[in-house]
Amino acid sequence: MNTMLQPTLTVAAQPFAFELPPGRTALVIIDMQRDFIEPGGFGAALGNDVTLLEAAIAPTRALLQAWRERGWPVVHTRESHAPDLHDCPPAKRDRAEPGTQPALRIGDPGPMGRLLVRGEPGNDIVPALAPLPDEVVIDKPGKGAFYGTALHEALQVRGVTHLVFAGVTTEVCVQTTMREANDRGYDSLLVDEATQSYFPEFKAATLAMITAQGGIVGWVASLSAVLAAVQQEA
Ligand code: C5J
Repeated sequence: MNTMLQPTLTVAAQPFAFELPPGRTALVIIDMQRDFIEPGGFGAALGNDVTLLEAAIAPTRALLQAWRERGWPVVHTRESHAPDLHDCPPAKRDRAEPGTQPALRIGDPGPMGRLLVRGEPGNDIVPALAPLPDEVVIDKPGKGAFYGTALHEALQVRGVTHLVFAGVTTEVCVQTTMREANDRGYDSLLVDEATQSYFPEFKAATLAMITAQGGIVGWVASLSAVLAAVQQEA
């Protein structure tokens, strides 16, 4: 099938309709890892209530199923560092209020292995969203998925021009990656129910920031709006 000739699908979105080109729109799932979502991981070590993030799993799975059924490109990211932490600058690892120490830092051993270290059980994507062998998996040392990775090249070789985002956390790795994508020329849409934050007020603020000023970063749509548009594919 020549996806270049297919008409775009129109998604009802904020701040206005998003035109989604079938086959050239990648689903990008940011950091749906045990380290952020399950007790005993990096998110919990920072003192967060990780149960807030579980709500993103089922909506993300619905998107994943829709993309897989159509053979459209899927990208999973993992925030992760090499075992020797050479890709984890002290500015990232040692962040704490003066005179205090976080309970656990990146690289320290926790109940699911060393925190945010590649190959450790906690660094895996949650089983419900486990990548298939033909899907792109990007290990990223930063908050943004383009920094220090081959994501842009992986999208370019697949002819991707548009991105639909899911994942955690909304205001950190999701928003950073959407801003990086905008600078690289991708049109990006974030799916409301498929993203979560440890801070509901930060999620709300991020959705507002993305869509303000005529979509200065991109678009936001509901899961039902995205699925309704995708199901109209010829
Ligand atoms: C954080 C992320 N919150 N994936 N990482 O440190 O958003």
